[in-house]
Amino acid sequence: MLQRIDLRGGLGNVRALLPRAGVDVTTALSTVEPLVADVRERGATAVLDAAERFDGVRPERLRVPTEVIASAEATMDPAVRAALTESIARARIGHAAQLPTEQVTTVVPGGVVRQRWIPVRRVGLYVPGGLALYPSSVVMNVVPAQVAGVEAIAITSPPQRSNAGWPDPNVLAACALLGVDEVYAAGGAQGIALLALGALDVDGGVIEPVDVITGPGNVYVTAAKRLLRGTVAIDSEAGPTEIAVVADDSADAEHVAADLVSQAEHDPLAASVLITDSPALADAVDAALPARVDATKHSERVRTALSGRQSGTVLVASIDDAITVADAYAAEHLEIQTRDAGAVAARICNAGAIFVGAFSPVSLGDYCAGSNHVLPTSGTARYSAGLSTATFLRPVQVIDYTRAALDEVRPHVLALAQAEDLPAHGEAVSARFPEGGAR
Ligand code: HSO
Ligand code: ZN
Repeated sequence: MLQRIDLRGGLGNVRALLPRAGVDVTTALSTVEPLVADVRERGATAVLDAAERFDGVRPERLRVPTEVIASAEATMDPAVRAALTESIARARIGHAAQLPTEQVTTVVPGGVVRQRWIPVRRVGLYVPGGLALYPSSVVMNVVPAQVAGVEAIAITSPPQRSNAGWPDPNVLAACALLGVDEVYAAGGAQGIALLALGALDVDGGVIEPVDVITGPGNVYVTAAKRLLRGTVAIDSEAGPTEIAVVADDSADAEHVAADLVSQAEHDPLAASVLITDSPALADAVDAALPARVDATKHSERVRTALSGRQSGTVLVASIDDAITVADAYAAEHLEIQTRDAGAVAARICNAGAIFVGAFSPVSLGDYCAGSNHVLPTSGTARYSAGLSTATFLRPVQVIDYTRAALDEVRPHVLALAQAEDLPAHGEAVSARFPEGGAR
């Protein structure tokens, strides 16, 4: 089922040899541009028209009524409530530990530079509603924003025909458990435009634009985020989900196969990649896959994902090479199932999240590890990171010098101002020392 790429003879230009799906955001842009323009012009009516067209249902207004959210919470499955409550508690612990502390630096006596971390005021979180109906993603978006101290959180999620045009009840229940009551029934590109541009709801309610938008979505959501980036900040462009497993002959082939299948169930375009120095393990995983794929609920989707050109087994000569390949691939999720997994994991530089050893599967991180599951895909883990409190915080520098400290550095400021032919810069300093005098 998995194609095999044999790099035992050498890695060469390794990134070009690795399997990866290309997602064409550019084509989606042409569909999304008029939609965004329509929301800019006609506001809520444009969003509702688009809902009717794309989601097949028109909610009576955009904002989900408080009673609808409360009743979703009241009627939720108790096991799901308990699980979400645990997920939220662990995520709060994990994210609270990330909070940066204010740095106060006395650069010279009397010259202080401080770095204050200030949360953005208002954020919008997109929760998908198609193939992916994920209350767990509500947790992963909301918790870091709340822990960062964001004052206003708005969530938008596609209207569901099965819920009278309101978003999925489990998504609403997760909002309630997190204490978020500003929720909109708007999906796709129009949902993103609504968050970025704001609007007046059809009942006159004000929907304020947000400062940052986070959350994964399909290619139209991604195109809208690309289009509106600049008007707002966005987290990253989410592509189809990916798992890579670095394994040696000590790994359990059944575990590896189960994990490869687990993320393939998200999307026919999902990528599952095994990187191993053991042909025997590669064969054992190949042998374990068919039965698992046949038995699992979303068998067709999984088979498509595993046999797609974005998935495969990469055979390498050594674990050192496996690390090089994993870094070149820069997976959204990277599992290390080798001897001395901690030491191997410590050498990895590029991955959205790293799962160490036999008992840290990706699905644990998806739900209940205390980490975040909104992670960089498509190789962007080479330069970016998953959601964290830092996504919602800005380091603002505060400069505070005394007269004496300014006087001391005065000649250097004057010299640089003169060198850059910006004499007024120098004059702004000199004006503070009317007695003049060279120092
Ligand atoms: N693996 C997905 C997140 C998710 N899994 C949500 C289950 N529900 C992307 O990291
Ligand atoms: Zn998942």
